[in-house]
Amino acid sequence: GPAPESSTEALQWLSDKGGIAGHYINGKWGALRDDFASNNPATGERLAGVTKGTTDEVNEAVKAARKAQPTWAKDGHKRARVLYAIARLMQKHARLLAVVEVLDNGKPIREARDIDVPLAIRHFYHHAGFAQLMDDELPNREALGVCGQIIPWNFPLLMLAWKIAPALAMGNTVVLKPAEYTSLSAMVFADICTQAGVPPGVVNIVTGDGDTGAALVNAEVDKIAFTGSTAVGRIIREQTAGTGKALSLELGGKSPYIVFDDADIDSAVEGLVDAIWFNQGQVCCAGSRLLVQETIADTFYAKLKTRMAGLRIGNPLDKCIDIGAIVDPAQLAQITKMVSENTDGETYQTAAPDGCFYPPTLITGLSPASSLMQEEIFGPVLAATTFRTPSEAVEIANNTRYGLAASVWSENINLALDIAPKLAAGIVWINGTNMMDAAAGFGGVRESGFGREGGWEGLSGYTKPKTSTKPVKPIAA
Ligand code: TXE
Repeated sequence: GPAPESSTEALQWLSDKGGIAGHYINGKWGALRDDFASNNPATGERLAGVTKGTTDEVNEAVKAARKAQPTWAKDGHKRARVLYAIARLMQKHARLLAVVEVLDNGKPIREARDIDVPLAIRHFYHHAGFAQLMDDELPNREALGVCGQIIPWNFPLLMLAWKIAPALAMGNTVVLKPAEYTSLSAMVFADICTQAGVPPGVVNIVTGDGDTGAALVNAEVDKIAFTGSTAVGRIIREQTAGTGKALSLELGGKSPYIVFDDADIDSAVEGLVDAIWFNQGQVCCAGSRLLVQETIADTFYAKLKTRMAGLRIGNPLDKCIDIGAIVDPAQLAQITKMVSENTDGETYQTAAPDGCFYPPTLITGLSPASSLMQEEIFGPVLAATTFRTPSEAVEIANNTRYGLAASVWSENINLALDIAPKLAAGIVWINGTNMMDAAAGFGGVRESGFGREGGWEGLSGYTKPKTSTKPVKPIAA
């Protein structure tokens, strides 16, 4: 196959930065300290030191954002120009962004190159188009002000785009905290902001861990937008409860992937590769629970195992690789523990190289109540069970505390359209999976959170309605 993507340019970029990721505040690089390391999970090698943001540093960023916000909110045409400039510069630096993402996160280069980076760019183009709307079409809505944004490590650049693009378009300024494992693509993005002419204070990035995140939640912000674990989402909801801060939470999931006996089986098998093995299963909307109709279960599992055996796992910079590294040894240990403690069902696993890799795994015959059917594993592990009737499929699908996404596979569109509204999920894909677009709202119900990102709902989540009245007077002659 083709040679692995070269990491020379990305490593040179890192060393030009002094090998430290740190704060970008008020349009300038702020504190740069080697407080903890960011490693390449595929090799274990250290990539950079990362600055752990203090409460003072978070407050300094919020202050810069506060100062910049009124001017930024004034001119929608200028916001559109700046957002387009960001998108174009991201295209120009697409290769650097993709390789940095692979080094830092461990995801396959094919995914970073074809999915993460293009979707992030698309998000900026889409929202650039909406930036003028506030001036021209939305006279009764206004920006929230300063938004604190906390993102996870599974899609570092894409989650940054989901957070920053709509907030900026609607006239807000932001302070964003990347996840501790994956701060580096946000550093490339900060460089791009400077090049794009983003006014100082409009985009601020503060690196750090959960303590830095907690400081941001407590800072003088008008909204917290969080994507991450349900446990941390709960803490943030409690922390903001006594305040006037707006909140959106995009949390975990255990999304069902329902295959009926009349489904196009080959397509449904291929869809599963995307649903549970995309990004090593570290996807909030991963189709991690397979519900297959009993009559086709044996055929389906056989085809699935054949396909699993063909998945190539290894060096994420190799363009032929389907499955890369798990983001961090701590996450690998968590996946390993959850699977090894399970005593239910039958496990089929392919091989994985040594290091921070976990093999594609299928566990069939699980009872719907078993922990692997209930808990988010956030790894390449598919938990499977069978059902007899459509109503039993709905019952099993909804038997979870989560409600992010669901996939329904059937060639009978009447059946699919009957099932979709009965599923407790923010998104239902029919004969597909992981279909996302900047123009479509994404988010969950139940313990998967609330608020939507993308689409009109995403934009409105960064505005507040304002009713103004004035006495009607006749126009002077
Ligand atoms: O997430 P955390 P972790 C799930 C997944 C995974 C598990 C743990 O099951 O195995 O969570 O991952 C910041 N106040 N998901 O521990 O801790 C943190 O620094 C404010 C699903 O990495 O939720 C990071 O920036 N912020 C998920 C972000 O929160 C805090 C994606 C997410 O980290 C904080 C990631 C605090 N008290 C994990 N504590 C999805 N839905 O996609 C931490 N943070």
